Amino acid sequence: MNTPLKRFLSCAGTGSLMILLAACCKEVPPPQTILPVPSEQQLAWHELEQYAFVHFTTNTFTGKEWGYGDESPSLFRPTAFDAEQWVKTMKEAGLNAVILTCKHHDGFCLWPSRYTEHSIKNSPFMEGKGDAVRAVSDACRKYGLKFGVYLSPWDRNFAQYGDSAYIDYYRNQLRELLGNYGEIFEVWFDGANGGDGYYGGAKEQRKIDNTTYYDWPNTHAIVRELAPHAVIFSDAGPNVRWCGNEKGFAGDPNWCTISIDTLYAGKAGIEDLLNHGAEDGSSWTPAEVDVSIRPGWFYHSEEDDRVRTPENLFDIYLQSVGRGANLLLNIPPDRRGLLHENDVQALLAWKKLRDSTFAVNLAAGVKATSNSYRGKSKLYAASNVIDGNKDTYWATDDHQTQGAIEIDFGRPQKLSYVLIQEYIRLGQRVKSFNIEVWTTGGWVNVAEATTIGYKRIIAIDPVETAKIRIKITDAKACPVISNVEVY
Ligand code: FUL
Repeated sequence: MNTPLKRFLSCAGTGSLMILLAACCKEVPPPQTILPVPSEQQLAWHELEQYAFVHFTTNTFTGKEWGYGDESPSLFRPTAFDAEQWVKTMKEAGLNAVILTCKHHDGFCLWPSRYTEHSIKNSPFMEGKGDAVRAVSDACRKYGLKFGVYLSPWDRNFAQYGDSAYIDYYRNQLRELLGNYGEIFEVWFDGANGGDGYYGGAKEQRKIDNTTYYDWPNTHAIVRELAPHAVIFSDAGPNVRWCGNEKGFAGDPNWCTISIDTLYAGKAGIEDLLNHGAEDGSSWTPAEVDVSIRPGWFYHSEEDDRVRTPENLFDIYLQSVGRGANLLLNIPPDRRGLLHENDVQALLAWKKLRDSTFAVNLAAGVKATSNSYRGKSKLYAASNVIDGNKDTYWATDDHQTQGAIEIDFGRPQKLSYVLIQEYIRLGQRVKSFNIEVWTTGGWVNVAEATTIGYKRIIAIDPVETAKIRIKITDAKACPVISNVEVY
């Protein structure tokens, strides 16, 4: 590439590569964008792929999952609290961010909020001088992980929960979290509203209308103002949606698109819609898969021998990241304030399994061809899917919603996984595809699947073959594939 062009690209960013080359070479223009498309924040979020959830509060010390709200702050007394041990372990496990339950439904705050006495400042931990949100966010910065916050809308401690005074309180707390702990990558708004609680001593049932009570648009505005890089998660988005279950799987198909007005937090019967998204959805609101490494979200010593195995975590990875969703894996610290040895062991063995499975990309540097490509221009040739550049892609002509890429390894290779990525900056397109392997008797179909999106990983029965073919059999518009890897 000539030097002025190179200089331009290093300023403009590689994202402009295809448009620039198409323009200056008077070449075939790139495919039209299929709306909706991800924002820059969402693109950065997709690239995080897997990260940690941390549930930690007085529940850790009472054994509960949902504190009633009357737990004394004196219960919160971790004996060897070490946020760096958590974050260092997470980094070693290949997790790229942490979302901390700064306040769960019981209302106890892990930071010394100036708006309540129900917090870490009235606990024995560091004689009331501690701030767990600070410790975790600092550790994240030290180890290069992103940091996000969970602030439960349902608060079973606060006397005025149910009144407008609580909404002011909630927003003040949100301002504290978003304003004082550095960059926030995701704000997690939970949808649970169970009803009964302590509520400042009232000890009663309180029902709110969760479609109106929280006045979400005005709370979201605070996030936009104080954390412009953050994505907002809730059951109903707007930036990231719940995957509809806490079992560890996104749907197949899994569309990153959905129409937000078909959803609202807490609405029953939409789990399936959340799990699959909607092909014609009007908003880019991709799925996040939240699941715990143990049966509970909080630590309970009786679950020490029920930590998920590395193999089970690997399956969850394939069913979340491998289906174009992000994985939010909960790892709850114990009463010492440490990740338990069993959890650490499982996490590191899971990482080893991923590393060994995806160690050598058999498609790197081999030959990729296609039966057709856009305007017969090299800009859109199949070789782009194996060049290691996420900003180049294979695409077909506009009218063509089918097409095939052939990858020739040059010699027989044993393979078990095929990884495919769409160039989602131009929208999610592929509706169905299959994978074939070359045998002495010709092409044999070994897998059929639906959507691709940001990333799709297909496990096939291990097979020895010199060539594979990925056949896009249906798409919303001409397919645009940026990456293929084979393991
Ligand atoms: C749910 C909560 O009720 C659980 O306690 C947990 O925090 C989970 C991640 O979200 O809605």
